[in-house]
Amino acid sequence: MKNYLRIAIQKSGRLQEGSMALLKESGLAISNGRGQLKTQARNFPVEILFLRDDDIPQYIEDKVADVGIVGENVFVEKNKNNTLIKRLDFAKCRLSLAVPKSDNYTGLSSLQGKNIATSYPVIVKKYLEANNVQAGIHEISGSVEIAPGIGLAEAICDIVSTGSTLLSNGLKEVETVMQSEAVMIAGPDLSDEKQEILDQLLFRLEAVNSAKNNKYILLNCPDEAIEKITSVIPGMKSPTVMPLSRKGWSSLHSVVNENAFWEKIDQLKSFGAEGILVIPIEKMIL
Ligand code: PRT
Ligand code: ZN
Repeated sequence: MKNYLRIAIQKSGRLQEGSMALLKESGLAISNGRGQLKTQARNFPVEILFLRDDDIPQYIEDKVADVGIVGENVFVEKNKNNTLIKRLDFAKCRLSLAVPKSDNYTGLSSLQGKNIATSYPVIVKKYLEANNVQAGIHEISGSVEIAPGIGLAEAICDIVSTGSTLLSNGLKEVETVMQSEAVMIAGPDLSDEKQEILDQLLFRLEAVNSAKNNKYILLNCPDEAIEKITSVIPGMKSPTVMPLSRKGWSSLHSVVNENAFWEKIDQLKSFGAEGILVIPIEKMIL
């Protein structure tokens, strides 16, 4: 029987779309799986299992799935026999402590002897211990933000993205317990054959994510500016330089990191760059 790598992803929810998109951009021909339990890629030896995100670490430990995509918060909270093998750069959020806006919060010691409502008791317990705070932990599975309002707890620890949920519930964020993003996790002892498929997939994920973080940049510049401009946008090895038909001018092509782009643009202009074009890259193999 042919060996498949079994990848568990969220059935529905905040990670579903991003997980599917990443696998599809990696060249896997998979159908969307609405209502399906699993599906096979038509052109790559993987099988996708659609599960609740909280169950994925356990299924991996039990070898029902080989690898999975979950929030780092879930990976740490479940604390199963899983290894984080790749950060995936989407579903970024943080796990934070929050208290009622009117509270006079002066630091973690303000939580001493209080009750904290959370869906992440393991992470919160570790955090409180590390900071020498004794507080009660009240585990609830959803709508954590309403706990202070109904008198269930004096503080909460929950996922925050924009902060608008806290705001609309009269709460303020006071400590960041951990940063999180979607991650790929794996179980122990993959067979050589599965490891080989996983390595191929990781190579493709890397190419997709590098491409997202970088842009192809083209510009015109006077020949005497080539050296200075190259030092600002060195690209992967070095830029491509081609002469323009206008004497003394060249077209320079390079790759620039998305985050650094706006910082560099003024410098490029001051060196004489003109007609700057910035183009998305689909895949990038370093
Ligand atoms: O049904 P299933 O169990 O599979 O899904 P779920 O309901 O447990 O999880 P889901 O889909 O809500 O979230 C999956 C993962 O997405 C989480 O484990 C996080 O890693 C990540 N993620 C990213 C978020 C958020 N952003 C987020 N904003 N998870 C939850 N939220 C919630 C948060 O709980 C709070 O209620 O959004 C609210 C806060 O958002 P802001 O923008 O108002 O701050
Ligand atoms: Zn869940």
